[in-house]
Amino acid sequence: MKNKFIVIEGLEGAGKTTAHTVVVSVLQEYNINNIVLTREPGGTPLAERLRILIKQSVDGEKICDKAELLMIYAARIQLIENVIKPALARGAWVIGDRHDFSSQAYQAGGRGLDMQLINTLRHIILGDFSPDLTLYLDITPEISLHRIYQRGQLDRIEQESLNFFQRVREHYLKVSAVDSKVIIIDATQNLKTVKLSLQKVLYNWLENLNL
Ligand code: T5A
Repeated sequence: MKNKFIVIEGLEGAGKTTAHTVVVSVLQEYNINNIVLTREPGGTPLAERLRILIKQSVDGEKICDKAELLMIYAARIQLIENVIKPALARGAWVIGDRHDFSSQAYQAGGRGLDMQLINTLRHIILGDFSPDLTLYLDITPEISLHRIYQRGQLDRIEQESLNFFQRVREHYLKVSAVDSKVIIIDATQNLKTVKLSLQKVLYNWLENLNL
């Protein structure tokens, strides 16, 4: 299959929305117009309901870390089975705003859940399904918090401490360093420079695919 699943990852406010636009426009330059955009958690009616529960909780009830993890995986498998796999099967390219790498970073790194638990869950639920390319937009937690504070009201996860986001970032960087399918983009630069970096990486990657 020539069509691919590309994922954009990073802390809150890293610029994933902008990156989506850049990926779409680069693909279009290659005459790739059959593109499906997804986001996680979310992307199906059930997964979108779970997204609200994950981001906001219910009546202030504390969500324990393992319940959060399971809701995220429930949303993810709904999205994979009902949207991503069918899209790939009919030849579409899929661009995901977050995927499993987020669970490794937030639930293992941030929450401190056992990586073995997450690996087991991933293996059982997702099998060997994984993105062809992940673009990790790296920013510091300080920049992330600055950008999300400017946006206004914070959701349940955005209210976590600076230390939490430091652990998330450290985990992103640790895994990125050993996974050849993850490319790190310095997203602390201005938007124009980040855009150019993304384009460069994508042109290079697409050329190597020999489409
Ligand atoms: N989660 C998710 C988990 O814990 N585990 C999981 O497995 C998964 C899948 C999802 C939440 O769920 C958690 C992580 C999250 O907390 P979300 O809303 O989908 O929540 O994700 P967010 O990361 O919160 O989305 P954001 O909209 O905050 O981030 P973006 O899309 O990266 O940010 P963007 O592009 O909207 O930019 C934010 C602002 O910053 C500016 C933009 O203009 C915008 O105003 N900006 C820049 N400014 C200057 N220079 C740059 N280079 C800039 N880039 C962006």
